[in-house]
Amino acid sequence: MDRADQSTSPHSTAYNEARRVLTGNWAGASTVPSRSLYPHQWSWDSAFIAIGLRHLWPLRAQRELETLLDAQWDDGRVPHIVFNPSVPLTAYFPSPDFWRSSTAGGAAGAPREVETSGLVQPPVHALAAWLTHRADPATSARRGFLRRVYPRLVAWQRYLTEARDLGGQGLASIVHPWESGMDNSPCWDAPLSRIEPVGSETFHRADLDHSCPADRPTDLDYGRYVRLAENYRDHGYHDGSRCHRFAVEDPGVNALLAMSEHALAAIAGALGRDPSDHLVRAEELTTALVKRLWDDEAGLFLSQDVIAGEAIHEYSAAGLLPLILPGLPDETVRALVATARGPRFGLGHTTRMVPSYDLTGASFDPARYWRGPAWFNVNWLIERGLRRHGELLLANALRANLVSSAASSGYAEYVDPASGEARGTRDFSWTAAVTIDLLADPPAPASGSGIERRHRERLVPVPSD
Ligand code: 2M8
Repeated sequence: MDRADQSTSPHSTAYNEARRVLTGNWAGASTVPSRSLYPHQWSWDSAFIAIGLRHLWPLRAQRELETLLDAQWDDGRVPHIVFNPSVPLTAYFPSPDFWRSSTAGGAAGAPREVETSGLVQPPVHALAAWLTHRADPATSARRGFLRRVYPRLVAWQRYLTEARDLGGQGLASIVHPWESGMDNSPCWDAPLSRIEPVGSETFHRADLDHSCPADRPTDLDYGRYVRLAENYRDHGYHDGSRCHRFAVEDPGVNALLAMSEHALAAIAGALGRDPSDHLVRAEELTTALVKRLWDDEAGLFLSQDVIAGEAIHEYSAAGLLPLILPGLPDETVRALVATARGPRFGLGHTTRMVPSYDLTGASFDPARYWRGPAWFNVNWLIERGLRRHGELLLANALRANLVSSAASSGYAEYVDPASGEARGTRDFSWTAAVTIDLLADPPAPASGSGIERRHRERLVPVPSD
């Protein structure tokens, strides 16, 4: 049943328009991020999409995640793209014949029946699975949804915490900028500068057929992306501390990893299992994150370049994402909120939504891909983090701006953080999905300031926790 048709559902134009986007982008067993620019299934997109779909069609939300997890490799990795065989090879680059997962990924346990990429994306999936279950526990129980996805989600976490602990400090490394989900962030400029690009004449970028070159990464960036992906493929997608020429501990990825252990604890509990192992791992990851990536002077978590052995002093919204974690020290929460409100991110002052990158940074660009524009999934996470820590006034304002910018931009892929002007492609799935989620879960009333209330209540639950 379409829950939007129920009388208790919000009937705003925004809600119905967002539903139209998700309906139009459903491809039968999963949802494409965008019909034109991204015509396959993407990993973290599907997690956010399920979080929205659960309010409309809970069964479809379950299928979204199941389809993705069906393409999981035997080593536990959940691939960042699952290719639809009926889409022409020319529709997206790099296409399946570039990745050759079913052959090149054989030793790592890539599935034979479906073609995927060999990279991964941030782990939002356990949270998505838990929220999807909570939206319709009866259907979930009848279909054995949690029982089936739980072991897969655990294997996915273990891939990241074990095979990808390239720095040996209890954090996962990404081995390609695409794995951060924030592909073109200035955070990757220094580690990428060591990579020799392939020539731009060796590939054809399908993205430029659908979008404005000034909004997208340059050919030089693409040359380096291609070189890194080729190397990984040519080494059988094998992980090991010496295999990679790009290895970075990203605070966003690691915060989501820790958050996923909390979600797995909830799932384990619902399945009648002991959740304590997940809670211990969540705490260990949170401790490692603070110890290794927190920068007191910046008031932000910074990425760590594992190969160069140094912190990357670029200030990205990824550094705010640990706000989603319940176990952060109070002084860290306080500093993160101050940084979000300060000149670098301008929340509540100069920006409507948190920009992907430092407004004061030399590389800031309000239009170019992950170098300044505001993204809806990232802002959904930050809204959730602010709410968790009792910053309800700020969270409510961000929520309102997110919903209005999504609607006024035509569900854009990203927007100018100050004006909300649309950028990238339109009718973008996760923009619609997180809008639906925010509209479906009305905010708690706000009074007083956050940090005192957090002390009073210890942990402010977020909707559907
Ligand atoms: C963008 O990334 C893809 C590569 O994965 C691309 O640019 O072709 C990023 O915004 C990423 O975070 C997102 O998951 C993907 C699909 O929406 O597009």
